Amino acid sequence: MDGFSTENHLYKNIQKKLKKELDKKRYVHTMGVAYTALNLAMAHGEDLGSAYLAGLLHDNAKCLSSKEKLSLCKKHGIKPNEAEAENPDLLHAKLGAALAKDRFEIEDGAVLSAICYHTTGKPDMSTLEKIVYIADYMEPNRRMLPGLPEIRGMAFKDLDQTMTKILENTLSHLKNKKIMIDPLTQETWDYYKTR
Ligand code: DGI
Ligand code: FE
Ligand code: FE
Repeated sequence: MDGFSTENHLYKNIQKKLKKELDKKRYVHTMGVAYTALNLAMAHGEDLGSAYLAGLLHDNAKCLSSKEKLSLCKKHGIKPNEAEAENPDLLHAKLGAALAKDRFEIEDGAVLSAICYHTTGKPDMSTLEKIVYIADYMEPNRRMLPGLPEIRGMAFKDLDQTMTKILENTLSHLKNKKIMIDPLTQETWDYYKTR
């Protein structure tokens, strides 16, 4: 984006709100994702402002209680599926997109979609959607996961190959922990396992 600056009032105002609404750890993670998304956008020719904005807002709904998440979802017409009913934390992605529009006045559909799909992914993602999904996994404050150094290098070269690797790790983690796999996570894996 021409004239992009992290000091732009749009971003600074959002940052101020997030600092109040998120706990310390989540705020530090959020800034890590925003900067990582910015760097991935540079590497892959994506719009810097869109990547930074989506990174900043991706977890805006994360620190609400399950009860608050469920009641805000109802208000915004988001119906929890079976996996989301069992683990309402999953709803922070879809709800985050609704609140980014409603409370943070973001109208850019590409940014809202990147927020919406940052947890499950979806088949055939846009470059921006992949950047936010990947930045969420690899940002520098994330605790060390197996294969992370390799993923961090790969992400600046090949987004699809990086999606495959992250999904492989995520699916195996969810299966080990016997957590119900969201149908969309499964569809995303089925799509990216052969990329
Ligand atoms: O919000 P973050 O912690 O930064 O990361 P995230 O948005 O990827 O959310 C991670 C959480 O989502 C973690 O608790 C595992 C859960 N999750 C991811 N995919 C699935 C899932 N939970 C279920 N039930 N099913 C999934 O497919
Ligand atoms: Fe998240
Ligand atoms: Fe996150």
